[in-house]
Amino acid sequence: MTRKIKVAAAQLGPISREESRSSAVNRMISLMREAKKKDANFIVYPELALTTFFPRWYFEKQSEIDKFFEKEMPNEATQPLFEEAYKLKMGFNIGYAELQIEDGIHHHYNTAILVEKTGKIVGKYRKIHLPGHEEFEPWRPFQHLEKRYFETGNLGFKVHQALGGKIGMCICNDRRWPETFRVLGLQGAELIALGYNTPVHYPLAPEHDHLQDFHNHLVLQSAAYQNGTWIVGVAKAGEEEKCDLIGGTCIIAPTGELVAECKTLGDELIVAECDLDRCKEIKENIFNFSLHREPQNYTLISAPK
Ligand code: CDV
Repeated sequence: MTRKIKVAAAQLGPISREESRSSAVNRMISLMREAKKKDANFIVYPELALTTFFPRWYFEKQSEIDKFFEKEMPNEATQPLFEEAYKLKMGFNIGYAELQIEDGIHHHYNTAILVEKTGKIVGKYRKIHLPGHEEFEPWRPFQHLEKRYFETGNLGFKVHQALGGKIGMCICNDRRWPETFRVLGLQGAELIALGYNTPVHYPLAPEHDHLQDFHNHLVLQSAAYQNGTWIVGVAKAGEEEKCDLIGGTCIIAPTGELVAECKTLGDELIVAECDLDRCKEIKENIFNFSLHREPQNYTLISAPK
C-alpha cells in the first residue's frame, strides 16, 4: 500500500472584520477544488481560519467576543466545506475558535480539527502555548489577547491514525517550542499540520521584526529534521485590519528541506507529494530515539515551572 499523501497547503490572504464566515468558507472551497485538480487528498488551512484574527482587539463584553466562536462543528457556515471535502474525498485540517459549553460552564479554545476523506472529524487539538497578554495594554499598536480569550488546551499533543499515517497537529506559537514536536515525535508522528497568524511586528522586540520569516522556517525545518516528520505550516497572511501578517506557508520534508513554499501574501495553494515512508530515513538513523535518546538526562525539561 502506498504511503504517499499528496498534501496541499492553502494559505489565506487577509480576512477583514466585516467578512462573513460563508465568504471565508467559499475561499477555502475554491482552494480545495484547485487542490483536487492537482490530485491532492489532504488540505491544510490556517489558524482561526473562519474570521479575522480577533485577539488583536480588546472587547469588554463577552457577547462581543463570543461572536467569533463556533459552538458546534460542522455548523451552518462550515457545512459546505465538509460537504465539498466528502464529495472530493479530501481530508483537511482547519483552525477555529471553539466555544464548548460543559455543565453550564463556557470554555473557549483555539482549536484545530483533523477531518478524514469521509468528512468525519477524527482528531481535535486545542492550542497549548497561548502567546500574548491578558489585560489591555494601551502602548501596543495592536493587542494580542490570546491569554485573555482562550483557555490552555486540555487535549495534550496527540497523534492520530488517519490518511494512512500518523498525523499530529499544533497551532502557531506551539511551533516555536521544541517540546511540542518532540512529544508528537515520540508518538511516531509522520506528518504534522499547523496553521498560524504571525504579525510581522513583535511589539516586545521590534528589532526582530525583520527575522519573522526566518524564525518561522527555522523552527519548522529543525523540528521536521529532529523528529523525522513532514511538517505543513500554513499562514493567514497579508495586511489584515492594518496589521501585517507574514506568509511563508510551506511543506517541509523529514530531512528538514523545504519542498514547497508560497510566494505571495494572498490566497495561494502549494502542493507536494509526502511519502510517509521517508520518515524512516531519519527515524531509523540519526534520530533513532530508542537507540540514542538519553531521557534520564532530560528530566529538567518536564519538571513543573
Ligand atoms: N497566533 C500566534 O500564536 N502568534 C504568535 C505571535 C504573537 C508571536 C506566533 O508565535 O506566531
